[in-house]
Amino acid sequence: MAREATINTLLEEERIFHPPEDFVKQANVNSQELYAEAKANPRLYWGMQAERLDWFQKWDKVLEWNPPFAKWFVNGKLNVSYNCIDRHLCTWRRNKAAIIFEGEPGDSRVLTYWDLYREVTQFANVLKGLGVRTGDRVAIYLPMIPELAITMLACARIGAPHSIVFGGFSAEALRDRINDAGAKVLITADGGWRRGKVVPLKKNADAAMTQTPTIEKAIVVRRTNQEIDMKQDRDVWYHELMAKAPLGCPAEELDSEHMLFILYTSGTTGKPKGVVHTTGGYLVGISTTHAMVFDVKDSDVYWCTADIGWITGHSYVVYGPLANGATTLIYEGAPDWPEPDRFWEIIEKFGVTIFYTAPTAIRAFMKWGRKWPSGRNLSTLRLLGTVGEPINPEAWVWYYQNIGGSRCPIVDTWWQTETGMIMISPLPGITPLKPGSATVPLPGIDADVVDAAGNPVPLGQGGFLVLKEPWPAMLRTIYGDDRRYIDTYWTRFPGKWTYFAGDGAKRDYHNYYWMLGRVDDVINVAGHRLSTMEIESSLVDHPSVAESAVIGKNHELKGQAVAAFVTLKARAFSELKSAKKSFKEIEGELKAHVAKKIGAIARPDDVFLTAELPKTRSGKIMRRLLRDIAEGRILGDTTTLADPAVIADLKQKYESRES
Ligand code: 7RM
Repeated sequence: MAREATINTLLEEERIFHPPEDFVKQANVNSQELYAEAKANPRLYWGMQAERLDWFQKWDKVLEWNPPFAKWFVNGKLNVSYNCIDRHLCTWRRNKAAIIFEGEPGDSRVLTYWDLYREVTQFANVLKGLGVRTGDRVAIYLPMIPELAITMLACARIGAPHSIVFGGFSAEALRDRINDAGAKVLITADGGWRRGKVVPLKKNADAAMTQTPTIEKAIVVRRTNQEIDMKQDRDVWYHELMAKAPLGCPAEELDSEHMLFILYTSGTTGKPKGVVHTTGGYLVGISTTHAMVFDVKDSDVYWCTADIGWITGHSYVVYGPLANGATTLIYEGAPDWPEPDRFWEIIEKFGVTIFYTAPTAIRAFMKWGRKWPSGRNLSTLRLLGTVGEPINPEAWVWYYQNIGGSRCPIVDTWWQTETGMIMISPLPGITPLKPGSATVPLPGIDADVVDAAGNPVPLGQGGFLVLKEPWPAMLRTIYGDDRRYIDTYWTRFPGKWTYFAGDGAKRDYHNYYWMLGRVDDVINVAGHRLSTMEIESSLVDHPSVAESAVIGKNHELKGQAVAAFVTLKARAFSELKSAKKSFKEIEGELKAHVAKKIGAIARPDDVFLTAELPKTRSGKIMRRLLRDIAEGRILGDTTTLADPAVIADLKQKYESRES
């Protein structure tokens, strides 16, 4: 990979949206002073934020930093499950909805904080009864049902670190993660619902468990009711164990640095990395950011659409909202089942007030058309959020107008599995918004954009996004592999203990951050380093384009040439089909559009129209595979693909294209 100093940035976005006055008045954070306070003394600031939680024993020291190893709230003792449940029981929140659940078939359940207490303490007793002790790892492979939150909270209660494997992963992926963590128990379900069909979780789990020597027991939740195999002595039904489990189980007084969970994230190559998060710092980081960024109030119905199997679900579906005593909504299924307005129907049904989703989902909503949201009452919404990828300004404005009714601030939140918590984001009551920018680092966060030598680049220039100081919810290591932890995140800029996020970014003249995508995806055209994200954004700005993925493909003269893979909006697609417009015309229009928006240097050599783009299961575009296709290579690792058929089809069509 090239290691030039900076990334050339060429796209400009000028629009500014100020928070509405009535939002400002009621906002949890309504003064800029917090930034200065945190900057003056970050440790004091985080120590103050830690007071949000209930501690069995107070910490002696906010931070012990032996780079790159951090200990937060040293010698503090607490329990995450206690903070998410018990402490609310002695308040009026005892009977408040903690979890609102909507199943894909339309069944729904509401669990109050008391209900959650009952279920979680009973299940904690189940785990203990099966021999699970503090420190033992528990693997969880469940659909998005309340039992997922219940079982993770029960693990946290007894100090058994969980390793949640997203229900869309295969048997092999599950097997590798169980083995890496050495999990003793697996919690799964017969199946889960997805677009009206059963995802055969137990069947996958059975296949995985033929090669997982550490698993002693599998606990099976009944959800879809189809026929499954139950292996004698190993497999037990969740409901049978729960029927006999007593209510009430003490929350272990755990050290602040006790491992709360492992979450696997795919590296660039091969073996997934087991990102380790611990107890005190993590809960301080996510409860603080959840309260500030989402401006959560007791009257809110908060919905983060991420699967709990991703970090977004861990931090902002379960732990953050419950620690704050909020009402969090969990939906099991697909956004387009039975119709493309399912999300809007759910918002209407429960009166959702805060809605947090991914740019990939927003672009799908745009593609399906505004008629779907416009047919539903979305007037309860007061705040919107996005996460997962850079959001292009067109999608931002569409979201703002069509979902938020031009009334709701949008928080574009930049963070990672590794950061555990939101790092760069507006505070909705005080930060003026620019569509496409995650704006500025949160109070207490020290970020920068640097060149290859680790020196800050001037405003307006692109470079590498780094974090210069430790933060409470930071990963502590890669499970069982300190070396890999150091090499992956901390050695990029020798001589300085700077965390390298792997993302490109620029800051504009207001000091706002603009994410430019993963630096491995940067394109080098004749010595100009271009961000994939900017070219994609300019393409999506064209009225015919729904979504695009841009890559650099080898070129004899220029080093790399820009190649664009594009999906069209329904109308443009039908024009093409009815021969109103030819492929050549559209191709020409798109090339000219990029040249006009960014400059001739970014003009794509190739534009390839496709029905779908290859994405990871969490919705991020996999440009690496598109590079393999464009350069005629054998496809690299495809195990993290959401739908392997998409890439096989694309490869075949690309190779047989007439050009
Ligand atoms: C939360 C999550 C992390 C990577 C990260 C970025 C990209 C996430 C944004 C974003 C631009 C954003 N964790 N990313 N949020 N890029 N703007 N608001 O997604 O570990 O799965 O991914 O996602 O590249 O490094 S993750």
